[in-house]
Amino acid sequence: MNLRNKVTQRIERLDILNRLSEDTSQENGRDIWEGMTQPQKRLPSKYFYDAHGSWLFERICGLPEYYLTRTELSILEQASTEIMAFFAQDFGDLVELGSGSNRKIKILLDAADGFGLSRLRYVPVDISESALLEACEELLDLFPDLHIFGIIADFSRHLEVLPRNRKLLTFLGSTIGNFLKDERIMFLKNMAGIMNPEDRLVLGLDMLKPTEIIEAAYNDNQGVTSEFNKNILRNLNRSFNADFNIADFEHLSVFVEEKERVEMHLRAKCLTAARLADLDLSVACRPGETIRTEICQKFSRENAHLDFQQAGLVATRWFTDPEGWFALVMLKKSEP
Ligand code: AVJ
Repeated sequence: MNLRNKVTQRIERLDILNRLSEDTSQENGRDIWEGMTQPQKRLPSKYFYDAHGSWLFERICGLPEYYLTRTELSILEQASTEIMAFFAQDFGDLVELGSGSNRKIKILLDAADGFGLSRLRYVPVDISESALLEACEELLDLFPDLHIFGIIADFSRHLEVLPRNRKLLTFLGSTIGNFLKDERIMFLKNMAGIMNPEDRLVLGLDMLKPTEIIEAAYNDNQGVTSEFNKNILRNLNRSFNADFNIADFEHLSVFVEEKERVEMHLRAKCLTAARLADLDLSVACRPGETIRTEICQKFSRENAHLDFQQAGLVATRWFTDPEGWFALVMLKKSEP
């Protein structure tokens, strides 16, 4: 095939929908306004993921302390054939929420290569346009039969853009742990709401384990997590015309036993103030005051089952590593 044909052929296999660009400027940043006017200031974690933040997160995934990614990858290697058997029976969409880089999906697509990738369409959904487009380009090259429908969206608000076809949904990396309990149940309910009876959802969950192991994963020696944490302010400075003085903040990550979650904060080292011009918002932090930038819930099977039950979902299969540090759980809609 000559180069021109190859390029055309690639373009024909890619469709992109940018739902974020349809956001009104009023909707955009409303959640920042809400979070930063609470007694405990907080920022939605999605604001980590500008192009630089997505890059920093990829570096985190390769850190020796960050066991999550490599453990999940090892489970995926084991489980991929069984998971992708979903497409052996019938055509469908493989939807990946928060797709980021291609490491995980490549394992699944390789497993499906056996019966032909023409039996599925890959639908990655990500908030970072640059990360999504780059990932799509790579997959089109690697898998010459693959069709992709890429969606740039905030999956906590834009689920209505997802196709209604027969589908296998994946939400990996324990990203669901970033939601507060109510948000998590609501998100799972919304998932159940867009699922057909035969559809399946594969969730990645980071499981409870000794505190030292968990805390080390969020306090790496090279300081990459600290950079990632601070990058949220850099992103706000650029995206909302703000003037946070990043040097005034330090990285803080702790496992909160009672809540079974890691909390990541930025702690003010001195009195510091910022103006977010686009949101018409001024904030000040006292010395020692923190902005909570992320929560990372850790799960037990029992607690996860309670969430699923409330959301109208039921587990059909659990996959885990020998130590039970991480789990993939396959869910279907529970019968009414
Ligand atoms: C992508 C949300 C799963 O919670 O472990 C990594 C993000 N934060 N280091 C996580 C993250 C700090 C990560 N998730």
